[in-house]
Order: sequence, then C-alpha cells, then structure tokens
Amino acid sequence: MKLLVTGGAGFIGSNFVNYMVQKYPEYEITNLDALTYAGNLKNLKMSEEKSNYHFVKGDITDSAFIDSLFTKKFDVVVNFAAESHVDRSITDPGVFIRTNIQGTQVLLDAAKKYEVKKYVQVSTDEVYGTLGKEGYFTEETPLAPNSPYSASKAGADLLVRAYHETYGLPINITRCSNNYGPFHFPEKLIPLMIINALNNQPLPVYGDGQNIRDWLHVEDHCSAIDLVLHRGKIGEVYNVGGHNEKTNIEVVKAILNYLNKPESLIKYVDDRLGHDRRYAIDPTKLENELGWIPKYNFETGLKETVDWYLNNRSWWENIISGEYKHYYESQYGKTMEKE
Ligand code: NAD
Ligand code: TDX
Repeated sequence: MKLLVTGGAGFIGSNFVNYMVQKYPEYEITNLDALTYAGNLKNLKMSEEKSNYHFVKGDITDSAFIDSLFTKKFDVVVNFAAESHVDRSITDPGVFIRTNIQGTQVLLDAAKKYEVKKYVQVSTDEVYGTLGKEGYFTEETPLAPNSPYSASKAGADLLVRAYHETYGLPINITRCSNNYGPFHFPEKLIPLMIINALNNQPLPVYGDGQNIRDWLHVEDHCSAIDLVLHRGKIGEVYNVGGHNEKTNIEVVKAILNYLNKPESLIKYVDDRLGHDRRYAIDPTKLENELGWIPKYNFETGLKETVDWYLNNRSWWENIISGEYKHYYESQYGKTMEKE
C-alpha cells in the first residue's frame, strides 16, 4: 500500500507515522508536512534510511505542489495537517480557514483526480459543540462548532462529505476526543501543566476549572485510525473516545500530585472565550463495527506521559526556548522557563 500522511510531523500525525512504519514494514509511507511552529522532525523515530518511509516538506494549500505529489499514485491519504490550537484560532482565525478548509479542499481535489482508494479526514469531537451534564456525542449529533478552530474543522468535514456525495470519493471521517501522550506540543493543557510544574511556574487554569474533556491516549487514536483506514465502511463517520471524562482541575491536580508539587502553583485565570463546557464521546459504532478496544487507562497513561516529559527534557526545552516563547509570553505575560 502507498500511504500519504499529511501533518505527520505534528503531535498525533507523528505518533501515527511511527506506529504505521513499524507495524507495516511492507507499506510505502510518505509524510507530508509544512513544518509550521507545531511540526517537528524530532518527533519521528525512524530515519530516512528506513526504506518504507520518506518525508516531504510542503503545504497542503499549495494546489500545484499537491497535484505533482499525487502523481505518485497513493492508495490511501490520511489528513492530519491542520492548525489545531483553539486559543490561537481565537486571536487569528484566518490561517485556520486557509489550512483547515482550503487545504482540505486541495487534498480532496487531488484525491479525486488521482482516484485514491480511501481518503481519511482526521476530525475532532469539537465539531459537535458542547454538552451539558448529560449525554454523549454520537455520529448523528448535529454539528454546532463554537470556536473558529472547530468551525474550520466542521467546514472541512462538510467538504469531505460533499466530495463523497457529489463525486463518489471513498472517504471516512474520524472524530476524536482530546488526545494526550508523547510529543504533545507544550501549548496544550497536559504538556503545559507538566512543564510549568517542573519549572515551578504558575499553572494557568481557565475559568472555574470545571470544564470536562474526554481524554484518549494518542496510541489508542492511532489504532482507531488504522482500523478505519483498512476496514471503515466507505462514506461513514466514526467517533473515537475512551470514556475518560475528567474536569481540567482534576487533570491538573493529578499531574501536581504525581510530580509531588504543591497545589499552590495553580492559578485561576480568565476563561477562554466561547469555552465549551463538556465533551464526551460515544464510541459504540467503532467498537461494534470495527472491534476497536483502547489499551490505556487514563491514570497509567497520564503517569507514563509525565515520565516521558521527565525523560525527554531536551525535546521540550528546545521548543519553549524558541518561537513558542513569544506565543506564551503574549498569552500570559511571563516566561515559563526557570527564573
Ligand atoms: P499539531 O498542531 O500538533 O500538528 C499539526 C501538523 O500539521 C504540524 O506538523 C504542522 O506542521 C502541520 N501543518 C499545519 N499546516 C499545514 C499545512 N498548511 N500544510 C501541511 N502541513 C501543515 O496537531 P495535532 O494535535 O497532532 O492534531 C492533528 C489532527 O488531529 C488535526 O487535524 C486536529 O484537528 C485533529 N485532532 C486533534 C486532537 C487533539 O487532541 N490534539 C483531537 C482530535 C482531533
Ligand atoms: O492553559 C490552559 N489552561 C486551561 O485551563 C490551556 C492551554 C487549556 N485549558 C483548558 C481549556 C480546555 O477546557 O484545558 C482544556 C483543554 O485545552 P486544550 O489542551 O487547549 O485542548 P482543547 O481546547 O480541548 O482542544 C484539543 O482537543 C480537541 C485539541 O487542541 C484540538 O486540536 C482537538 O480538536
């Protein structure tokens, strides 16, 4: 199989490439990534000498480039490439529209023209909006995105659906809850809290800390996409989630507790605009139709993740001392490095 993975130098994409290169040595895997602030070739464990893997730098919004790349005749495309951070979408929505919507359209056009056998769009539970205390997102839940990020992901999902309905493009869409695990970029809740705690810096918790996210280990997300790309029914959407609902404050306290750091580091800050209150996924369809079983329980997975950050200091120290430093300072008005 000739597989194209886009966004394979980001958090989930790189975990997926690492997983697929090892699991399917007979596949030819191309990783296309623009290497934005979030892309990092150090996330990739294999070297270019691995005969079944190679990296291409490029932008999914560049239609001429994408067209020429697709002359390689990929069998399957998995699109992870996106702007992914909600807070950045609130301050600068434009690039989210370009990459997440226009980039998806460019990929869909190429997938159609070169007749790929399967196009998988990696989407998010955030397209469903927010839940109250009860209930779960199913694949039938109406789309009701609340942030520029989730609106751009919903727009992309609708285009993917339309290319299936209009042109018969063989597609799947996956909608996953919050991922955590190795190589998670420090702007996101779990790595930010681990790194700030290690540096004895304040842990900024938005609002009352009672917002709920449904956490899934990134490796369990990878195994779900593996199943969907091989066995997903054409045209179908699959929700991915492991029934791990936690309030943000529970997650933050668990990290502090594991690192033996004081809760006095917690600092409640202004709430995120349009902050979704609760996400919770019903993954029954993926479990029943494709036999997906997640491997990780959250407590073990979180401890392993904290250990990974302890053991891979140079990975995140390089990031927080670079361009990211300016972003963090603009958000919180202070540095996250040891003073
Ligand atoms: P990330 O921000 O860590 O990585 C995104 C990657 O895409 C980076 O390597 C970046 O360089 C690349 N990229 C950005 N713009 C590009 C462009 N124009 N052309 C080519 N490459 C480009 O994101 P992530 O957390 O790994 O998320 C991956 C995908 O999964 C996204 O589509 C996201 O919406 C979705 N998702 C994420 C989560 C989560 O919890 N992180 C949950 C559900 C769904
Ligand atoms: O400093 C913080 N303090 C805080 O309280 C940050 C960065 C976040 N939060 C809160 C906001 C959310 O309720 O923690 C929760 C998780 O925040 P993020 O890590 O920014 O994730 P979220 O907004 O839930 O979105 C993530 O999951 C769905 C990914 O970033 C998306 O790409 C994915 O689609």
